[in-house]
Formats: sequence, structure tokens, C-alpha cells
Amino acid sequence: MALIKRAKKAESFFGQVVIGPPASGKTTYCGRVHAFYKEKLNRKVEVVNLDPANENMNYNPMIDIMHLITVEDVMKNLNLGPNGALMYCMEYLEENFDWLLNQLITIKDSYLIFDMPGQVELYTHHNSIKNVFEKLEKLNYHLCAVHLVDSHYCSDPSKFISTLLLSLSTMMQIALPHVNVLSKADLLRKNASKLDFGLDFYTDVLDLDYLLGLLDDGPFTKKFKKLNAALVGLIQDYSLVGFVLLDVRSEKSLLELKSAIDKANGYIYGSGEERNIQALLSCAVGARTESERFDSDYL
Ligand SMILES: Nc1nc2c(ncn2[C@@H]2O[C@H](COP(=O)(O)OP(=O)(O)OP(=O)(O)O)[C@@H](O)[C@H]2O)c(=O)[nH]1
Ligand SMILES: [Mg+2]
Repeated sequence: MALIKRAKKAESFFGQVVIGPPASGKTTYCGRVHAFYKEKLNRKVEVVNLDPANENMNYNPMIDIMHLITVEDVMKNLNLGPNGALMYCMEYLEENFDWLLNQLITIKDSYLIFDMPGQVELYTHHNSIKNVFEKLEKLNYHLCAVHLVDSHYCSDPSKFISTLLLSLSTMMQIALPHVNVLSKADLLRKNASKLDFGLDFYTDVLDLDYLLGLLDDGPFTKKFKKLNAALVGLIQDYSLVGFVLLDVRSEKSLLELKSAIDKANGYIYGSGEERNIQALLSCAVGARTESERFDSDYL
């Protein structure tokens, strides 16, 4: 109770919670965005690792759940498999919310990036992660969920419809300001000629009747015409799902995503940050980014 009172006295905090399926690029993005915000935007920023099986962090976390609990220990001691152990770890974190809050309140004036585990049910129907962030929201932590999904799923109409449904149910369950992201956009661009539609179709999610046409002709999905129509109708009725493309090696891409996230949770720029953004934008317009140069020179 005293801890909650101390936290409530604190001013508002801002940050992003990086979620999504396994190997969608969450940890890579957290490390990259930590360096980018700090070095290029002069934003004070810290990473909080809440993945209890995170082996290859490319950043030094300010808070690390692996000091509280690890998937490996839970598997050994409770004789659980990896998925059950991860669920247990998240329930343990919820029960030990004070462990997290005690450390968060020592971080002053920093923007927070939460690196999260990659198990889909943690974001679609399990309640622990939702409850942890709901508590933080009540304590003036203005967080935006950044939901990364591998853009490889655009390569097949039935995989893309699953991506849309997953994104929609995650938005509903996590209930934070939300930005959906198609990660590894460098690979998507490289293979754009093999896609059924242009990139805008996948990011804007406007007219899904074209997708319905492909689903109704697909070798597996053609058997389920009514179901296809109902799923497409559901997504269109909500008209909530759209995506930002992310290539972690491109500063322009990181800036575009940063704008969407800052708008979603109402982040107020620190002094000088806007100037740095303008400078970076003017470099990006008309000039090729590092990654584009790399692609065209070496691939
Ligand atoms: N080409 C490309 N590869 C990427 C990009 N982002 C991440 N990757 C690669 O994707 C793989 C998975 O990245 P991680 O950052 O470990 O993914 P994760 O979502 O943290 O994975 P889990 O924590 O296991 O769920 C790694 O091999 C990364 O190098 C990107 O923008 N482009
Ligand atoms: Mg990870």
C-alpha cells in the first residue's frame, strides 16, 4: 500500500510494451530502438526485460525478470514444459507486482521499453500480462502496446487473415493504446513481386473483398466460403487493424514507427528532441538509408 502511494506521487511515465508471436523481432527491435532513441533523439530511455527465457539480449536491461524467475528453473523445479513454465512465470510476476514496481519507481525521467515473451496466448486470453499493465496504467504509466508480427505472413492469404485476427484479439485483450507492426519489412520489400497485392494493401487493410476472393479460391480455404466471409466481415466491421512497416536497420522506418507510438500514448517530447527529429528526417528524405545502401550494394 505504501509502495503504491509512493508510486502515485510520481509524475507521469511513458513507454512501450513490445509484444507479439515468437521470433517476430521483439528483442532485436528493443535493442535497436533503445540505441536509436538515446543516441539520435537524446531521449532518456531504459529497457525492462520481462521475458524469463531471454537469452540473447542486445541491450543492458535496467530491470530483468530473470533475477526474479526463469523459465529454466520453473521447468526443472515444477516439472513443466516450456509453455506451461512461461505461463507460470507470468502469473508469478503478477503475484510479485511489487518486485517490479519497487524498481520502476527508482527510474526517474526515463522512457521505458518493455521486452516481452513471445507466446501468443499470453496476449490473447491469459490475464497476467494484461493485469500487470492495467495496474501500471492506474499508476500513471502511459504505455503503448507495440505488436510485432513477422511480415512473412503476408505471403499467403490464409496466414494474413490469421494475422489480422490475432492482432484484433490482442488489441481487445491487452486494452492499451496499440500500434500493429509488420516486422522484417526489408524481407517483405525484397519479395514484393511475389505478393498477391501491393504493400499498401497489407498495411492499410482497407478492402478485404480482394482477400476474400483469394480465400474462396485457395486449395484449403475454398471449402469454408461462409466462414471466410464472416471473418473478413468481422475485421472490416471493427476497422481497427492497420499496420506500420518496420525494418530495424532503417532510421526512417524507426522514426515512422516512433511517431505512431508517440501519437498513440500522447508522449510529450523532451527539449531538443523535435529538432533532432527534423534533422534526421531531412537526412532521410532524398538520401538512401544505411540499410537501403546495404541492400542495393550487396544483395
Ligand atoms: N531481416 C530482418 N531480420 C530481423 C529483423 N528484426 C529481427 N530479425 C531477425 O529475426 C530473428 C528473431 O529476432 P528476435 O529479436 O530474437 O525475436 P523475438 O520476437 O524477440 O523472439 P522471441 O523472444 O523468441 O519471441 C533474429 O534472427 C533477428 O535477427 C528485421 O527487421 N529484418
Ligand atoms: Mg525476444
